[in-house]
Amino acid sequence: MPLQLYTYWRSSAAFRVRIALNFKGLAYESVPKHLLRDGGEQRQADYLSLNPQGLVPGLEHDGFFLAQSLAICEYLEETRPDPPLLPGSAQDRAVVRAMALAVACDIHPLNNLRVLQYLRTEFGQGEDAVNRWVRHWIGHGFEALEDLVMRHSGDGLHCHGAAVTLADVFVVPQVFNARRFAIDMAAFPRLAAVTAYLEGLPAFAAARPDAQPDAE
Ligand SMILES: N[C@@H](CCC(=O)N[C@@H](CS)C(=O)NCC(=O)O)C(=O)O
Repeated sequence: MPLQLYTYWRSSAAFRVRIALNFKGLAYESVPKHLLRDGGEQRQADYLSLNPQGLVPGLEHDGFFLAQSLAICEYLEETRPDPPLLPGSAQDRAVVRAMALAVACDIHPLNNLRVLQYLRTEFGQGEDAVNRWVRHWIGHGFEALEDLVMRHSGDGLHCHGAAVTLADVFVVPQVFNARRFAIDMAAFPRLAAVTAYLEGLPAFAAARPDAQPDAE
């Protein structure tokens, strides 16, 4: 299936989808949208006509466009079930989704570009305050995730069980973001260990921001 991914190298939400595509062995074409250039290419009319939210990632499949990284990953899971990113039982799937959603709904949105820009422009906050904000909300979310990994990892190498799941697909890009904001991962040893292992897997390594064609 011809797939086009609207992406930005440093976008952690796009990073999630790149991992899922790679993991499932799906070839795709990258369509970079520079989030800062010219006020943000994601906010320009041509892209808004596809995604009125003005966010990456977006995935186009045979003329069908879809947004939201979790919806995209679930679409890939349903259309290309092997190898799976969700476990076999309903309870395990719910746990994995809850871990992915802890990142997608509760950690990442508070630290997204437009939110940080709003803190600077509308609330007059400088870089120190903005960085404190980011570190606070990532740290708060990671404390819970660290506990969840302790409860649900089967081998200390995956967030849940002993195989790659959507929880891993969402956690690794969030740890990348945390490092960008100089969060000390020593405070979260289980998350650090899981990430160190997963980053070595080909699907994750090829999805890394610095491996993308639009990387700066
Ligand atoms: N919930 C969305 C979040 C998408 C999102 O926030 N993407 C960021 C990049 S990581 C973005 O496009 N930001 C542009 C902006 O804030 O203007 C998803 O999971 O796809």
